[in-house]
Amino acid sequence: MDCLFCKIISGEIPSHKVYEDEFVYAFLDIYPCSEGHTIVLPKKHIPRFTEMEENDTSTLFEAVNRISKAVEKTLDAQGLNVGINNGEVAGQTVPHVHVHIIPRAENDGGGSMHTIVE
Ligand code: DGP
Repeated sequence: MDCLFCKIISGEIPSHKVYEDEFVYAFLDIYPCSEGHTIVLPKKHIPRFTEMEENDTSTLFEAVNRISKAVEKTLDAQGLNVGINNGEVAGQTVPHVHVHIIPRAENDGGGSMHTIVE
C-alpha cells in the first residue's frame, strides 16, 4: 500500500510515537501548529472519515478522547482543537483518516473553526 501514514504505522517511515494499541496509532505532526500537535489514526487504511464504519469511528474517538486528555495534562494546555480535514477541498493532504489534536493557549494567535468559514 503506497500510503504515507500506513508506512508510518509500519515503521517504514520514522515518527515520534505518542500512543499505539491494536487499532490506533498516534504520533507528532511534522509541521506542528503548536507544541504537542498530535495526529491520531486508525491502523486500518480508510481514505476519508466519511468512508468509515460507525464502529470504527467509536474505536477511533475513544482513543482520541484518551489521548486528548493526556496531551492536555502533559503540556498543561488551556484547551485543544480536535478536528478532521475530510477531503482535499477541506484541506486533507494525506488520504488516510486522521484526527488532529492541537494544544491551545490564551493569546496564542490561532483562530477557531469559525476562522475557516468566516
Ligand atoms: P491533513 O492536512 O489534515 O491531511 O494533515 C496531514 C498532516 O500530516 C500535516 O499536518 C502534516 C503531517 N505530516 C505529513 N507528512 C508527515 C510525515 O512524514 N511525518 C509526520 N510526523 N507528519 C506528517
